[in-house]
Amino acid sequence: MKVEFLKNSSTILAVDCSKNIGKQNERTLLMGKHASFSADEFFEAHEVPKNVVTCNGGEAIMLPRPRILVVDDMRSNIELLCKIFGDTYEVLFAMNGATALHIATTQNPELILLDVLMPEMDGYEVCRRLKSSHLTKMIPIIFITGLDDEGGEALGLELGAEDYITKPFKPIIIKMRVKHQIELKHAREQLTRLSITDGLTGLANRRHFDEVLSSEYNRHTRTGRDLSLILMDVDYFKIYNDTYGHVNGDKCLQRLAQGISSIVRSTDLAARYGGEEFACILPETDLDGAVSIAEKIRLNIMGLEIPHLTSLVADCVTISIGIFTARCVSGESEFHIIAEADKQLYLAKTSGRNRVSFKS
Ligand code: GH3
Ligand code: MG
Ligand code: MG
Repeated sequence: MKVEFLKNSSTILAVDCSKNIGKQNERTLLMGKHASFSADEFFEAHEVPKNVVTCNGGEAIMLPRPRILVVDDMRSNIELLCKIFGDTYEVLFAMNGATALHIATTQNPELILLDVLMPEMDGYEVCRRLKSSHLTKMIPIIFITGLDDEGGEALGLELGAEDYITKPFKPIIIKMRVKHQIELKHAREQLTRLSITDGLTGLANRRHFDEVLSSEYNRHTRTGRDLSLILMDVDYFKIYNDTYGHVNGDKCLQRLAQGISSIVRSTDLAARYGGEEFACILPETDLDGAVSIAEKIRLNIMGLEIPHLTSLVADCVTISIGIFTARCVSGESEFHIIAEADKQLYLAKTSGRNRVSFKS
């Protein structure tokens, strides 16, 4: 029996698992056919701790309902849209532009339905501000307006809105348009995730590493704080492949990636730098901090005890680590940090492997 919890949900949907439901269909079945309870009602009725839920020998899955934000200065319009969308979405609403901007920034809605004519800040201005902030620019916006005005529609789309619907609208049509825009948003997010992720290890890929290092370097030249870079290379990995085979080599890299990412902080970036080389960008971290994290990673990797009987340095897989900590100055570039960390990695290799070498 599998119990899955999804965060941010106010609703629990119970499903009878006597039938074997494919993972893909679970969500649809749950949404379509089964009774829903409020989370608290459900937990109370079943007297179960909130972190373990079973029901009737089946499973319970907490589903987050997607949130949408309705922005309109007329209460009756908000009520109408709540009626149309309330069964599928968690509907947040704002009656003026300032509140809309606040909710969009803090509540992360999947989509915004935006009125055009509002006092103080009109819908166009709200749209302009949402699309110019990196926190909100990816949220699709659909204008809803009573104005059947070609110029207004063109302006709305030019400002980056995804769609423009004029009243009176048919509920079924507006529902489909909202659904499509949310699906498109999810597809874009998935694409972004794929484009920055290394397929084998799930860490950031080299492209993302390069972008983050460059932007962190620029940020650190402004703040004057320390920026540290850790470069890691698996010891005697060619012989590992020769001994255990390439497939096991891949599995080993996956485990090492986990061993690295479980140590770094959420503000750091762990990446696959190249074949059997990994890197961590540690913003606002001095040399002592970086050495301490690197040493933890090295020990954690040894603690995985992945057998490597043909290694010349230990009987398990080990890594060598080079660290460079920079006071970033404008006029130099991030390549300098990479070159210096690479020199330290070379020193760690030539002075015996399975060790950390560093410089600031
Ligand atoms: P050193 O201790 O000096 O780093 O020795 P090494 O054998 O680790 O270094 P070398 O650069 O000679 O070999 C790296 C090996 O890593 C060779 C290559 O086949 C392997 N490798 C690179 N990428 C992958 C990968 O994605 N999967 C697997 N299984 N092996 C890989
Ligand atoms: Mg290498
Ligand atoms: Mg190596």
